[in-house]
Amino acid sequence: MNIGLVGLPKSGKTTTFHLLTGTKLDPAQTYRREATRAVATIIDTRAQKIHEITGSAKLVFTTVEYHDTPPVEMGSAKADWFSSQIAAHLKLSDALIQVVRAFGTDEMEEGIDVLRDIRLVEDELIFSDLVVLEGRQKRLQKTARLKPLSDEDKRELELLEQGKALLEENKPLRLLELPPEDKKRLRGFQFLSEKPLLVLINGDEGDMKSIESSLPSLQKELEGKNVHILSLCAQIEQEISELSEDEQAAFLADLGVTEPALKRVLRASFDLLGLLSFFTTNEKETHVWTLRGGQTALEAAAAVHTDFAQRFIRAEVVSFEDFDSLGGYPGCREKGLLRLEGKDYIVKDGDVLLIRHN
Ligand SMILES: Nc1nc2c(ncn2[C@@H]2O[C@H](COP(=O)(O)OP(=O)(O)O)[C@@H](O)[C@H]2O)c(=O)[nH]1
Ligand SMILES: [Mg+2]
Repeated sequence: MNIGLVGLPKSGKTTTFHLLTGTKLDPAQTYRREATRAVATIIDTRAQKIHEITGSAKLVFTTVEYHDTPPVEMGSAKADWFSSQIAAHLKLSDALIQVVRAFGTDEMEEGIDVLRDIRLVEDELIFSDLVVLEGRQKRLQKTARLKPLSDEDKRELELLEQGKALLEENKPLRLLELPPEDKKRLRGFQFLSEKPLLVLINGDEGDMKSIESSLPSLQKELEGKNVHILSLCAQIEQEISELSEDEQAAFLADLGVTEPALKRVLRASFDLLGLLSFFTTNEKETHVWTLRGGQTALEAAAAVHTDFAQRFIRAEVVSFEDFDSLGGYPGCREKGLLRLEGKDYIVKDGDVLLIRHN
């Protein structure tokens, strides 16, 4: 999974990036033009339990790669914060996180206006998509003047028209309700306003209560599926994350944070993308794998090893809860809780899978 951070200058993207990836500020990075990338491991406590129960030698978690958008160059106008270079790196993301500034005082020239800033960023994403979309539309129209379009091209042109109408109303492509085969037709364009979006309202400790109470109305403003809003104190949480574990717990409790931003952001990202985790475990290794909701046992097998999918016989499935409470495979077998499932079985979050192949 690949997530790009986007937002206005000084909204707290880099601070959030360090918080999410556990990396530290490298002064040299400030001057880099390309996106900074870092991989964060998703600690899954269920996998830790399975690993203990099985006594496997190794524990492998899944990871998320975050990209931080580079800062605007010295001397460029504030309005120029978005560039084709930034669009190009955001295109590679499966989802976007938009960081919005809710800290600072009215002394800052433009004051705090969360909704305004969300719209400013969205406008850039929409404009970038419009350029890509119109480019393709023109090419198809040119072809149409020379020879009849194939049915496939005709359908694409219709879809581009629909998308364009939406973008011209200043609305994101996320709002297009399309059947899967049409979604597939547009996938190659990697439209930015179509990507699942997590909005992080970044504020100071003292303002959290009022920020939180504003979230429901903000969520309403950002109509449509695949948008989710959370609030966080990036700066303080980032500072706390550098302390020892005991100190961290105490400081977070002081802040009234029941769950660190890191975990909340990850869960929201998983939900947005409709992802789930399943586990495999043996004496060598306990491994966490990621699938999209609705994927099958055969796709799970392919995630583990392409060979497993080709030579798939069946999967033996037990839920994490049963695996945990019965102390592993022997207990589950004894109680008859190990279900035999075929290749079409829809994998559920928390399934422990044993893939049988020949
Ligand atoms: N008071 C306060 N300052 C913050 C917060 N988050 C970031 N900052 C500060 O705001 C400035 C810009 O943050 P940075 O993460 O570099 O923003 P970016 O330009 O979006 O990458 C830095 O001086 C941060 O220390 C916050 O939650 N509260
Ligand atoms: Mg930055």
